[in-house]
Amino acid sequence: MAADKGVKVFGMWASPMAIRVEWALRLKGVDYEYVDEDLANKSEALLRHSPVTKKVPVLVHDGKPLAESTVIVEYIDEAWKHGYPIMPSDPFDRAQARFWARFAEEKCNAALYPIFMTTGEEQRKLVHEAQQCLKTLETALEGKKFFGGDAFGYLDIVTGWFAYWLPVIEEACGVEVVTDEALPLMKAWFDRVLAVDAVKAVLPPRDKLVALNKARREQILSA
Ligand SMILES: N[C@@H](CCC(=O)N[C@@H](CS)C(=O)NCC(=O)O)C(=O)O
Repeated sequence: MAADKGVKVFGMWASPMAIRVEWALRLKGVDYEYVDEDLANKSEALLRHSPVTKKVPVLVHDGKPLAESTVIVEYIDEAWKHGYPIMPSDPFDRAQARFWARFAEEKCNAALYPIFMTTGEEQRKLVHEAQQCLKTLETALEGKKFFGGDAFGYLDIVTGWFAYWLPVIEEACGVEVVTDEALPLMKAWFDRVLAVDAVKAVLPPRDKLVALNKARREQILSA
């Protein structure tokens, strides 16, 4: 069916996971249709394409749906293998990139999230713990411009949301996590990430993101 041909992305404008898919497609120069979902009222198409998790992002390639952002990014690299290389070419480097991606997803995200839900001394302790976790991740940046070496690659796509979303979360929560003093390599990498054309092209408006995160925090704190 002609309508099933092509590439479609189901995302949500403020989602740091969905943007990974758009970055990967843009790096490859693949044209796609973007569908913005209201996560409080998910479309029939999203539920049909993502029956297991019902989450964004979803990539639909020639009618075939895929969920889970990191899985989708790897798929894009293989499906458009002659374009911009996203995964490292060496098997050991590839495994290392996946290791750190899992560390960032499982450990760093879990350390960052509770900062959003706390205040005062408890929050200060959590900021310190999150900094320790990011410090460990930062070792993978030593001597390099990007996690992928000289070029923005897989691990940069997976962790790149930190560069834009963490300062927004810091503002919404009134804390500082990634500073020049605490995480100098990561802070400098933030600037390099935000200068990548594929990244810049699809960042959501900062004011809108700050307002959303402030509102979510207030809602959580008053619950
Ligand atoms: N591990 C998933 C996480 C996706 C995820 O958490 N998506 C959120 C938006 S950032 C979502 O769709 N939430 C709606 C829901 O949980 O119902 C991935 O990386 O794709």
